[in-house]
Formats: sequence, structure tokens, C-alpha cells
Amino acid sequence: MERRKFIKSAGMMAAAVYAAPRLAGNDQVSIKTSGIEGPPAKEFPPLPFAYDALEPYIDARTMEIHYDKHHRAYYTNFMNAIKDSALQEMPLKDLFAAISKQPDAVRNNGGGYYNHLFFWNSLKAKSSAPSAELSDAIVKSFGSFDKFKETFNTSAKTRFGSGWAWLYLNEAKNLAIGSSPNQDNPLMDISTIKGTPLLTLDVWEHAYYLKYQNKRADYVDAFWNIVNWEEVNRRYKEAQ
Ligand code: MN3
Repeated sequence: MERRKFIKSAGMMAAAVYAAPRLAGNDQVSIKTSGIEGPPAKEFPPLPFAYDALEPYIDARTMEIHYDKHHRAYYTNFMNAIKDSALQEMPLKDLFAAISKQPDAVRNNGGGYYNHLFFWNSLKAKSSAPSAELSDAIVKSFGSFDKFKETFNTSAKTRFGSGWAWLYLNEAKNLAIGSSPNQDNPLMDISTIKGTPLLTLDVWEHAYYLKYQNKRADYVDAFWNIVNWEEVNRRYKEAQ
């Protein structure tokens, strides 16, 4: 191969290796995470954005460890826990609705797998705004958008230990805010908050400690700069 051609193709190969499975810049793929209608993915799903896409609010190093170590471990452990069982083909919605019948390994790792998928798709580099319908519902349920944020922030900041804050549509089809411990979520029958998740924030220390250390409140405040409202609007419409 002539030298110039070689350099070009070697460069392209390096670029291809580097690009997969990551994405460039602010490109974001939409992953149908409300894929609770279906069984768990056969392969570990890609992160819908580049590791550094959410800088400075979530730093690239945290994002890489969170996705490639923590989330991947939940996925792998979940797959091992349901290996050779009918749960492999069971829609996540049905699995979570009867999670009390499952061992802790399925509850914790299944929750960890799904919650992170849902979380990644709740985030976006360039945040937009809630739709008119969702805005109206927010004002109706919480009084104002600021009150809504305050309620969500309090829920996220005061969750003791590890867990998640959620905006969800409760069983009466009203917007509600609450938090869950560990890897539980509002779809689970054992959860004290029940309904359809619309937006979530991971408040485990691994989600923010490298950048924010003990200042969880700063991480929670920064979150509002990277909410993927298009996705939340879509979920709200679908959940109606
Ligand atoms: Mn996490």
C-alpha cells in the first residue's frame, strides 16, 4: 500500500475504533427506554451521548465510570441472575410489577439496569422546556414551576443514603414526586411510590462524588441544565 493511502486508512480505522460505541459531540440517539413493554436488551445498550456531552454539569470521567463500570455491572449481573429463566423474555413492566416474588439479585440488578437506561435518556446537553400540556399539569399539581423544582430538589437532596428522585404519573394519573432507595423504582410492586416514571435523578454518590464530593445539593441544582424535556414530554404524553 502506498504511504499516503496507508496513513489515510489507518487514520480512518483509528477514528472508527475511537467512535464506537461512543458518539461525537452533542449527537444524541434516542433509545426507547420506556421499552418496559419489552424484555431486557440482549446486549448492553449504548450511552445515548458522548462521555463529555454533559460537561460541565456532569464531567466526562464520572460519566465514563458511571456508564461503563456501574451500569454495565448492573446489566451483567442482571443477565446472570435471569440466565436460563423465563424472565429473559418477560417484559420489564411485568417483572417489576411482581418484583416482590424475585430474589434481591433480580430486584437490585434489574432496577440498576433499567433505572440507568431511563436516567441517561432523561439527560441532554442542551436542555429545552416542558410542553404546554406538561407545564399546565406541573402548575396544577405543584402551584408553579419553581415550586415543582423545589419539591423535586428536596426529594433528591433528602433521600438518605443511595437512591433516586422521581417525577412520575401516579395511579390516579396525577403528577407526583418522590424518591426510592437503592435501585427501586415506581414500577415495582414493593415501592412506596407507584406509577409511571417521567423523569429521574440518580443520587447515589457514584453519580456525583468525583466532581461534587459531599455537595449533593450542587449536583442536584446543576441537573436542571441538562434535563431532556423532549423525552419527558414524550413520556408524559405516552403515559396519559
Ligand atoms: Mn448510578
